[in-house]
Amino acid sequence: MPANLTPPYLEAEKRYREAKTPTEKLAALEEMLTILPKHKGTDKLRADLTKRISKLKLETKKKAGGKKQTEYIVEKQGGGQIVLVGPPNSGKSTILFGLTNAAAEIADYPFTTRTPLPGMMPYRDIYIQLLDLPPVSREFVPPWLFDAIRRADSALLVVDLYADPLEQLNQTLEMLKEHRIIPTRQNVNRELDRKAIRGLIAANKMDIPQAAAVLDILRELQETDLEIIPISAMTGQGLEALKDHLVAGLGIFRVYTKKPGKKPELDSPYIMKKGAATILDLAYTIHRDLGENFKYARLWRGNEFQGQMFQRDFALQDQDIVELHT
Ligand SMILES: Nc1nc2c(ncn2[C@@H]2O[C@H](COP(=O)(O)OP(=O)(O)OP(=O)(O)O)[C@@H](O)[C@H]2O)c(=O)[nH]1
Ligand SMILES: [Mg+2]
Repeated sequence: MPANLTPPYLEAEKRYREAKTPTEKLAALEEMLTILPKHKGTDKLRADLTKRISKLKLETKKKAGGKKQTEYIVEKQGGGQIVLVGPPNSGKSTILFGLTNAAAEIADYPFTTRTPLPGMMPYRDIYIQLLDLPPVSREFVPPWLFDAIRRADSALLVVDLYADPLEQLNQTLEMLKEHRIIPTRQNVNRELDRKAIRGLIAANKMDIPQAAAVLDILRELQETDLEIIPISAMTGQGLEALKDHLVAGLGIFRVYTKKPGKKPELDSPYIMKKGAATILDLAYTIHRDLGENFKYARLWRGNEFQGQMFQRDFALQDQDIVELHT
């Protein structure tokens, strides 16, 4: 056994051994990988864990009747998955209802939402997936909740200006931290930093009296560097700005393709991620064969390029039009 395995690691390992369902096993393994100390002595174990995780993921996917174990895992769709995280009654479901087509259950009592509910948020010509979740609370959290948060691309932390938003924010961050999830303002390389998740704060219920004053206090006293966007999910105030910030946080952009001699397909962009945004990345995104047999591309970009030839390593930008040749 490699040296220096910490007590939390050993606990997670115990949970893995005792786990009854693949979902529980997967959760335990992912946690083990997250908290495994990083040094040469753990390299082999790290590789082993990574292998076991991908195998288990494959198995749970394959099982046709596996719905029960994976019903709390919502498959990502569109340009990214953003989870709604916050205390009971803060307005998470109302935000989902305001930004997407999903029919979320909204009520003035706590713990209304019990299962993950996805909705697609239209933004320009793409869709982003929002995922409404049960509340983060000291009273009760379902066992899969933090896993669902960890899986997402980014987290919207919702606080309620009608309650004590500073206390709410601190408690949410504290509970996330206990589960080794740290929302950060900057884009993060999650391969290198498995705890980090891109985060943004929505201060909800700006329509109530005194909300602006409470918002000022929150801004002054909160200790993160996360951005705070004031909104009212009820009246719609601030929701457009919230969308812009959410999408910017995903670090994605759009690329259009065209076939030789044809018009570009402007109604169905491919979504690319900054940092993995070369012409070859695009080819692989479309189809593996295209990636493997890629020869060159022609590219259109505003007034700058009108069909010039480019090689595989050329970095694409938002709204580029690309014609791939194999
Ligand atoms: N005044 C006001 N009330 C709001 C706003 N957003 C939500 N509410 C109300 O707050 C209550 C809780 O809203 P939900 O959307 O169910 O809250 P939630 O965070 O999903 O709650 P849980 O599912 O229990 O975690 C409801 O009565 C909403 O009508 C808002 O912007 N302004
Ligand atoms: Mg809810």
